[in-house]
Amino acid sequence: MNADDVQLHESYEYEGVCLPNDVLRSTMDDLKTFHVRQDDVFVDSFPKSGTTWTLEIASAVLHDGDIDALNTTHNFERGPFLEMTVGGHQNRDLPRTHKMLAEAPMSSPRLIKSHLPVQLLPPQVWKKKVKVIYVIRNPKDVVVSYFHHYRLFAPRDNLQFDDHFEMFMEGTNHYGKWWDHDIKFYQRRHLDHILFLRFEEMKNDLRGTVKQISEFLGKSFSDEILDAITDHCTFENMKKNPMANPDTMIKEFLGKDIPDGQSFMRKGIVGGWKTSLSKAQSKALGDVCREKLKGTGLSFDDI
Ligand code: PPS
Repeated sequence: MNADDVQLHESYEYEGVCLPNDVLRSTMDDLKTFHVRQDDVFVDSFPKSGTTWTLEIASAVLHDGDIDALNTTHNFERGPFLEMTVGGHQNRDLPRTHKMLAEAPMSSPRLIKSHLPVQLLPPQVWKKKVKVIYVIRNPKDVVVSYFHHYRLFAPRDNLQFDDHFEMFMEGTNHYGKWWDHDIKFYQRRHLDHILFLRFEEMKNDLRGTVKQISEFLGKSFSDEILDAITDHCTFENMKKNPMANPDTMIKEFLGKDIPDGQSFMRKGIVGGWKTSLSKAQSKALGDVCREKLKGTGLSFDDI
């Protein structure tokens, strides 16, 4: 990669974690005193692990399965992205999400998206023990999805998969080392206010996941409502729903159409990495994964 090519990948280190420039240092400082409401619900993950999907399910649950009500507002607004600066680091004067959350009269319970690791979430999340739904995904699928994410958000960027893969292996991509992120939450999975999910299990049993999230959020739904939420949150239905598909907002962000054949809702499958990683990359990532996760109890299939 040459220097000009990486502009949209610029990052900095905040307390040992590599963050994108769109997450401002001043925002991170502010989050240390961010007021968390007792009934806030956070959806958190390492990027590309199924955040948007989990958020859509949680949002549908908090709307008691009222899909029409859900579809009046985009997913990005129903679950604001806590640490992200709307408009990016080139527009520092635009409102920041955490300030809008603090100042705008958003009704409770608020649903909040974040990619921050355990130690960088607002301390009140842990002090008040507010609900956090955390989702993990096989890192081999994450690395591939992450590459396409960069291509979508930074279409002029000449990022090559091999360079991206190396950054992922070193943990120098945005939000840092995926293994640290996942392990720290995995260690907290037994806490009552944490729901720990896996993308692969969501894919295998979406209705079961909807039920699990409903129960975690204190809801007991009829079969009919569970079915309606499940149907709303399938990959195909989210993809064709402009209020659930992030493409709607990405087009606004880019100020133009997304090139044909590209979409945030890309494949949504388990094991797609098999057609993207070389044999050597698959082995190298598997080796690193086993080494980093050794003794933690956390493991992934095909690793
Ligand atoms: S982000 O940008 O970090 O918030 O991305 P995130 O939402 O965590 O992950 C994006 C991937 O999740 C897939 N996705 C889904 N898969 C299955 N079913 C549903 N409903 C669904 N919604 C989103 C999305 O397609 C991205 O994965 P890939 O592998 O790139 O397709």
